[in-house]
Amino acid sequence: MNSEILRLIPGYLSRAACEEILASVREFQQSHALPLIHREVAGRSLRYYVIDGDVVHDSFPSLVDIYRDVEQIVKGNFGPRLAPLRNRAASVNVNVTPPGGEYRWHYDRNAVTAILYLNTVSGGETEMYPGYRIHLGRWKDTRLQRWLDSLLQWPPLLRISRKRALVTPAQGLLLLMRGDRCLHSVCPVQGVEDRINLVMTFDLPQARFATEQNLDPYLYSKKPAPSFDPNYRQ
Ligand SMILES: O=C(O)CCC(=O)C(=O)O
Ligand SMILES: [Fe+2]
Repeated sequence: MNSEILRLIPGYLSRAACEEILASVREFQQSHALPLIHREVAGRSLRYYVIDGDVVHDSFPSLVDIYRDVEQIVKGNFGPRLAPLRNRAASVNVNVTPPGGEYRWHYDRNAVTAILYLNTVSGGETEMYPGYRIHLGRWKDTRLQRWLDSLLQWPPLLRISRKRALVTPAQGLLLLMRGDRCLHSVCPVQGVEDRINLVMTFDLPQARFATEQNLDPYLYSKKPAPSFDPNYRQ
């Protein structure tokens, strides 16, 4: 993998193509009530609806085509060995964040994440600190990593950091980032419209994720949250 951290590609998808996907998502919602995932977290909570990757693969073939196309861009920018996550549920998601909804601060489990914004809304910025993490490599699943991450999320440290970046959702914009290196979250969505985007994940084929057993139900179901942060091993 090379040293690229963050890349923005405005107008990656045309307005017409975005509108077509938005219509298909809304149609899907008419016949399938998506669960509201609401996890109260200090600072910024998780509050969104999600279509997980199993459903995307079964019901949204055009999104799987986009995932394949974005894979080529990811390979070109971040490293040729990167591939879609083998965990199908986590590989590609549609996030539907209603007005007042938001997404907690976190690092992604995987190396590279692509976010395609399907509509322009007010609020709902992806707030991020690119390259902020002190990443322990093969010790990423240890308590020391969890301790370092929580230390760096101390608000006074974030306030003095010069790395803060705010990406405003704009229809067709593609954001590519090292999701495991960029601390990120989604600001509260304003206005009356849902913020809808496609989240696509990539890593090396041999990558294994010790957290997925607890993280997947936390992100994709209404099952009770564990007593510990599911982004880390217990
Ligand atoms: O919707 C966004 O801007 C970010 C979503 C995200 O961080 C995630 O799904 O892991
Ligand atoms: Fe993320």
